[in-house]
Amino acid sequence: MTFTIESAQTIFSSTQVPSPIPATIALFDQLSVDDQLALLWYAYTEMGRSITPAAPGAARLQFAEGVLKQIREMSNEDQMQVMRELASNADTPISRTYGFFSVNTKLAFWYELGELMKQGIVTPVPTGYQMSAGVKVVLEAIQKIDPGQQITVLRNTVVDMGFDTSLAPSSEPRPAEPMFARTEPAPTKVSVEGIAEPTVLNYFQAMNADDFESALALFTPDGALQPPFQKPIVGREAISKYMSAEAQGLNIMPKQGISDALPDGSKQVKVTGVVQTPWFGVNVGMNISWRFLLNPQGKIFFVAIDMLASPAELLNLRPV
Ligand code: 45D
Repeated sequence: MTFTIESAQTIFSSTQVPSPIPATIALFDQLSVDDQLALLWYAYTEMGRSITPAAPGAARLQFAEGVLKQIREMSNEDQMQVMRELASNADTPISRTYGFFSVNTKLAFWYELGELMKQGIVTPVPTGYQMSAGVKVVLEAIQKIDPGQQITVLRNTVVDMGFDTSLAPSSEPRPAEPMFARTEPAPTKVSVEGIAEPTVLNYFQAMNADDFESALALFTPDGALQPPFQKPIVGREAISKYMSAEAQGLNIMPKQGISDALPDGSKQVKVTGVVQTPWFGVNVGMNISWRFLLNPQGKIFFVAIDMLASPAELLNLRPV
């Protein structure tokens, strides 16, 4: 049996349980732009009572500084207008600049705006804004999900803002992504109950050391990595770019797994465990599964990373 990326996507298909994350984002998408901005403000300040993101360092903020300075100097009404343009993917100079930011720069930009809002320099909601019934519904939906899911909803809304740069890609090279400083080294010796495949264990160890070169060497040249809620990223070069932009500083704590040999000598391996993002450190654990398809030579042809719908899914190690 020869696998394609499409057929590989279906391994351990019982993992694909309906997730509250896309459901919550679908509710959010139905809100008006002003309601969306207000919702994010309420959700963020509410969440801030128990968890707050780590302040992005100066290196990460440098790409956003120009735009932040412009916004700081605007009237409250103009500040609202810029935020509306971002939230509605408008084609304006600031919304374009934002669109070309990396994911982590987008998050850093909003972190900083949030600080300016707390200081009263930027206005969080339009003057006289009245919370609509729709906002209450989405807020309640967000309150029901766990912190790992909440930060994913926030992240996805931030990533989706700004001009859609796929409509007019830039030829300019992207600035190098600053590193996330690790306060403590991640566990580099991992053991996963039920898993002996060196490829899989080496993958986790390399990722925990931000050693993407070693991680990439474990993939076949045409191999693919599918991040949560995204299409597969295919080929070593594309995976490498993705990892240096988005996989830095993660703490990966796989716990248990199942390995299943297939008739052609390939193997499907599913591992579940907890991942921490450098944005929230040890304060937020995300329940994650990895579904690997290893070729007969033990190389990774495909790996899907999924956010689990509930902690109970950590124990779902059925071979189908
Ligand atoms: O609009 O094995 C205000 C891969 C105002 C790699 C605001 C991985 C209004 C391979 C409130 C200020 C990477 C796939 C906005 C593994 C407004 C691999 C601000 C997985 C927007 C394991 C909002 C990694 C703010 C994973 C400041 C799963 C929001 C990583 C800030 C997941 C939100 C990381 C932040 C996640 C969210 C990070 C900082 C989910 C960060 C989320």
